[in-house]
Amino acid sequence: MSENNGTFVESIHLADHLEPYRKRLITANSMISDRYRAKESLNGLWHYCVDQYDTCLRSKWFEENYYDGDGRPFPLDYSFDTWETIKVPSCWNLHSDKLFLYEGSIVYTRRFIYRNHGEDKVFIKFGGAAYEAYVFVNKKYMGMHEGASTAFYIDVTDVLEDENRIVVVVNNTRKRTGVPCENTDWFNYGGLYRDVEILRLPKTFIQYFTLCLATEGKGLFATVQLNDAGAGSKAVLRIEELDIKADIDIRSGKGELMINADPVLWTPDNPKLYDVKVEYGNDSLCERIGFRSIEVVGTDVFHNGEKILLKGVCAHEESVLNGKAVSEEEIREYYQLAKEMNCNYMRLAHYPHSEACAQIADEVGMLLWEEVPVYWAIEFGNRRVYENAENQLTELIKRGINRASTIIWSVGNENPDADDRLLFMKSLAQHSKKLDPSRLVSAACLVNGEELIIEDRLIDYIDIVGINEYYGWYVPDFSQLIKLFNNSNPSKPIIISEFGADARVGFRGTKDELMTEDNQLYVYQRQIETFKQIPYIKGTSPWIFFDFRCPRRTHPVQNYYNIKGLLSADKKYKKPSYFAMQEFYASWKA
Ligand code: GCB
Repeated sequence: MSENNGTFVESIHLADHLEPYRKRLITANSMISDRYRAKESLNGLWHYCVDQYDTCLRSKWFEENYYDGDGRPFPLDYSFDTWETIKVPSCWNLHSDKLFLYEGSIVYTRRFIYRNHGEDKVFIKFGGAAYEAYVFVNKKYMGMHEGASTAFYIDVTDVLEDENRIVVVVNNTRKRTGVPCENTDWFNYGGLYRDVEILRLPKTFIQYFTLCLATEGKGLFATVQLNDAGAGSKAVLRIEELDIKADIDIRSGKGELMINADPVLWTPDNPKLYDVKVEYGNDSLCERIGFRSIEVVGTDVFHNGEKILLKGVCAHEESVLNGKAVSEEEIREYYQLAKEMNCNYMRLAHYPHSEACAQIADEVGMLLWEEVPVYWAIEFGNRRVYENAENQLTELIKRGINRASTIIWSVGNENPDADDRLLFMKSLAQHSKKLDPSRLVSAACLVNGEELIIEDRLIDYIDIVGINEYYGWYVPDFSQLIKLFNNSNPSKPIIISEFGADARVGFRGTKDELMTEDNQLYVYQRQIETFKQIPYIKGTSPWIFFDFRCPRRTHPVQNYYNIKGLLSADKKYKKPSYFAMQEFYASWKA
């Protein structure tokens, strides 16, 4: 028993029973480049139970101690294989009415058979577990992951047998010290809501591979990192369509190479992707990669050397049917609706959306802003909170490093300018640049509403400035908006990362009646009219593409939805403001 976390008696009396588990945090170091690797699914029906008092972790159910030393049965409070079942992946909130608003732990378990096919290493990949996951395989504690929205990998090579049991405790409790913290403006989904999969790999494998346009000079820049020091001296990179076969020298498990190449560049109108292959020893990795550049000069944004306007819209990761566990079809559907609105860009708010989003955006041609849930007033002064946020950012960047569609990493949303926040977010911005100098860093900042000026000390550390402003809605006096813009003289491009107003589907009235489509349209018209006058605005992403569930929105007209969508929650109905944006984007020129 002590192999895991102390004794049973110790554990039921531990004031903080989670602390011992935290000693084995699964971080971004576990990540593996795996997009086109063969995987076996562990999706399907898992047994589950609501474990409101966290008894599985306190009393170590995962140890499956059914008998004492003399073979007498222990009394048990659980029964893994006779519990009800739930679909993985899915959000538990939509599984049954009783789980809709549940916050706490749910224990998931299933058995699976494993046969070795000659591989040396085996990993289990969890696509996403909201918010925390504690994983046990064959009675052994494998580690815990925090962060609802990024994948993590567990090396199970040494614990797998022919017949296996996996237990995962998933906990979606909102916490003051979480990232995000306990207060957000979206629904608190929980569960194993993305794929769970097995990966079989050779002893030495390519753990991480990056390829992009060189930031300086011409050509491509590749990096390879193995999981260990490696025995061979070269990896081989092939891009047949460009006649490239290049050797990458590997030293101490790492290598990098500049490659002469003149690829067709990726754009939203021509999202050209190349098939890329990297080989090392017995391992090989495939990718589909597009090449493009993105930079800022003064208040302009240049994409492949040409000025670009980011004609966007914000989106949450949600569908009425699946909650956060959106399907590929649903993602394709909302990209299609955004393209019809003349968008070339989308802000994926406020946390990492599924990896599939950037993969599909690469294919269909949609520029992306991706974000970590450093949202509102998290505990900026707390070291652990910072580490959690930085790890989520690292996981986001590492998984998306080869996606042409993603041009902006956002380090947060609407965090009031204070000293500890500045230190926190500045460090995140610097971390992002260090990991990925090829993309822009941003954040959705607040404006100084008293002095009416764009002002935030974080601006010095980011490349492009997101501004959330709700003139015409939270600030009813519209005349302040033009004053704010006229008073400001930013040295960097400004994106209006949010603006908008509530509108209940089908509610009509006068332009002054709140929550009607007519009032929302009026707000959009006035906002658009103002943006057109301001040359330093280089992008807009109205809040928000479709209505989404939100426990804070209790007015009967809202009915627990944030109704600022341009579309209804089921995306079937277009509000008049959708067409106003469509027209604006058709006529807005760089
Ligand atoms: C904001 C937040 C967003 C909210 C939105 C609103 O400023 O960034 O998460 O949902 O306002 O509707 O109030």
